[in-house]
Amino acid sequence: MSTTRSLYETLADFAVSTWGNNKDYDGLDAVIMALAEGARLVQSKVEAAALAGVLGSTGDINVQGEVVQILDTFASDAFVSVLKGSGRVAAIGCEEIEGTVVLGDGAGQDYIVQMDPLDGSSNIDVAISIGSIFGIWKRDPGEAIGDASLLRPGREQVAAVYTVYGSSTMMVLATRDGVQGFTLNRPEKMFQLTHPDIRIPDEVSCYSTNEGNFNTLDGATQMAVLALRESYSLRYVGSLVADFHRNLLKGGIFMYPGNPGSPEGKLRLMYESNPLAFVAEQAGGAASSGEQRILDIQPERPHQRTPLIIGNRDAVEQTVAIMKGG
Ligand code: AHM
Ligand code: MG
Repeated sequence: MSTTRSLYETLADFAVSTWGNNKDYDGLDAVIMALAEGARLVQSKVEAAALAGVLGSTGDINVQGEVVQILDTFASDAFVSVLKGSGRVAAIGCEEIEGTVVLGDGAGQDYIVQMDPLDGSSNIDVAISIGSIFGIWKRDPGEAIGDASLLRPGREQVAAVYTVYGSSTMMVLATRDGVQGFTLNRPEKMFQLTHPDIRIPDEVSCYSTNEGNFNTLDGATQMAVLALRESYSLRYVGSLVADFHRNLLKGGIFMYPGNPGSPEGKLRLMYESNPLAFVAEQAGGAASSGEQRILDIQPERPHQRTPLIIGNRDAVEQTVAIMKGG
């Protein structure tokens, strides 16, 4: 870390020093700090999950038709609570909640947050890295908050954040000023800037995809996977946030394509693909649905899915070209 950067020791200092006088980011520091506080709460719950008896499912099925884990609900409640407490958020869209969480459109409630509060649910019970993902949009001046407030294209995000609860806990923050990585210093209860100005390396080291789905893919997508197989090592955690994080730091490409039986694939546009696409682009990478730039998709439904090909720009472009029959 350079001497200059070491001045920005905590996330709070970083936010204030970066956006302190910039009206476009007014209040964003409070939103980011709320997410940091929520991440701390979720990390400690995840770490002690088996001891606290909070592993396993609630017995409910969420709006996606998926089994809800106890920790999914804890994380969702925790992040809604801290975002509400920030006083800066007007509305939240959440993987675990069918409708819009309207917090209000009072003075200062300028932000709209879309979140996957606990990504990688299938890995919760087996001590494998999981995380949280957030896209942050600014409310239009005077906009009345409702369901339509959530349907904004990803390119309009002002910031995106993800956390990884792994061998260390990290929070990665992207704004239009670049991408910064913070590591949780647990004893001090703060996130410290440890990965300033993240750029995805030019060299691709690995590809990440669910190879078990190979036989379900159309011919052109199979060709794209075969090309990746020939060039790179396979690394697949099965937690999007962990696979993306590794590829961001080491160089790589992740893909979760659609298939003829499920053309939209699995991942959700608003709180999985859009925030990570924003991070990828800010770090010099790219993200595509196979047909268009992820950030240009006009959303139609809050929980809609999209195929996702994300990572190094060249690798994404080559993969998409093959998928298109090139
Ligand atoms: P979740 O948000 O319910 O955890 O589901 C999304 C997860 C991603 O983290 C991961 O990339 C994907 O599902 C893995 O799916 P699969 O098991 O089909 O490979
Ligand atoms: Mg998820």
